[in-house]
Amino acid sequence: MKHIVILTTGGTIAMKEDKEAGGLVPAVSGEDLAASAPGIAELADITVADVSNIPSEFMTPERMMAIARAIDSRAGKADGFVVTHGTDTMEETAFLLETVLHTEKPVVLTGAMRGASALSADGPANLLDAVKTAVSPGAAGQGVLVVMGGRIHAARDVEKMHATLPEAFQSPQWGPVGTVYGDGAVWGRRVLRRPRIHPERLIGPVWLVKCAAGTEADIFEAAVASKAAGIVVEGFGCGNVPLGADRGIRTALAAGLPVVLTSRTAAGSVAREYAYEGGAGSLEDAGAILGGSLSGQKARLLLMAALGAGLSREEMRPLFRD
Ligand code: DAS
Repeated sequence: MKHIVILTTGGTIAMKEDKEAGGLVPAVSGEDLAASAPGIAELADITVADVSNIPSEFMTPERMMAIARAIDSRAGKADGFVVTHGTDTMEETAFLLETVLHTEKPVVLTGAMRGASALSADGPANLLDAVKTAVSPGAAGQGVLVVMGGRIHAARDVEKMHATLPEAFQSPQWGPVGTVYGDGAVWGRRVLRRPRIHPERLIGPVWLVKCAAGTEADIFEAAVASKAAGIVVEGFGCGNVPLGADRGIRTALAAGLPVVLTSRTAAGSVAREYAYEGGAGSLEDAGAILGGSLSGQKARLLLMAALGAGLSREEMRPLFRD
């Protein structure tokens, strides 16, 4: 049997209802979590390692790097990994791991939208599905994956699209890469992998600015004044921004900050569609990096990793392209 290491980091999957506290609180150990999913022991030889027990709204890029180190340091003695994680930032941790990990062994993140004591807790089934995916021969070369609700998603594409429902995780750009049912994983497509980079550390802070109608230059000027390491902008549509924001982005570029332009739409890519100020084309010509179909939160982590790896603006451009 394959040896799968389950790294537990926290989240609703490891929480139970506390009537006195009036809600869910961390309450389930890694061992109990593994024991909660009958049939895991028949699938793989399991080792459990508790990394943390935090709600993932408390996850940080530095803690994500610690998870990456915990995986790489164990890779020589494991055939694959399952990481149990809160759902709020799961997509970010999955993408950061996909960006920086050394090991090419399967890494599958999973969690739960309902607590362990809920009438229809989804954690045990998600954990079982994640182990089935990690031991699947088809997982080889697919990079870091997220398994939730019977769907297998690529780290670059997956997003939490609903606040509470078990089917919250979707991949709006290209769809899931497979499904888990019956005995194991069924693969629908291969993931288009990007080169990984291996920074010793991440460099930040990188500000994430979401544009809305009328966004002005002031927030970009504040980022420059605060000596931010870079800015990721979520523009409209294929990367269009208000004229005030355009001015602010050019101020940041002139001050030497790397600026990545993404879109606030859930799917589709930034493109040089419009030939006027405020369009992605003129901003790219001014030095901005086009962020492809990456979400703002993932582009922020990629920029922090690229800066940490010492990449120049030109060297990092291809990492953001679709
Ligand atoms: N408690 C939130 C988190 O840890 C939600 C969850 O886990 O589902 O992300």
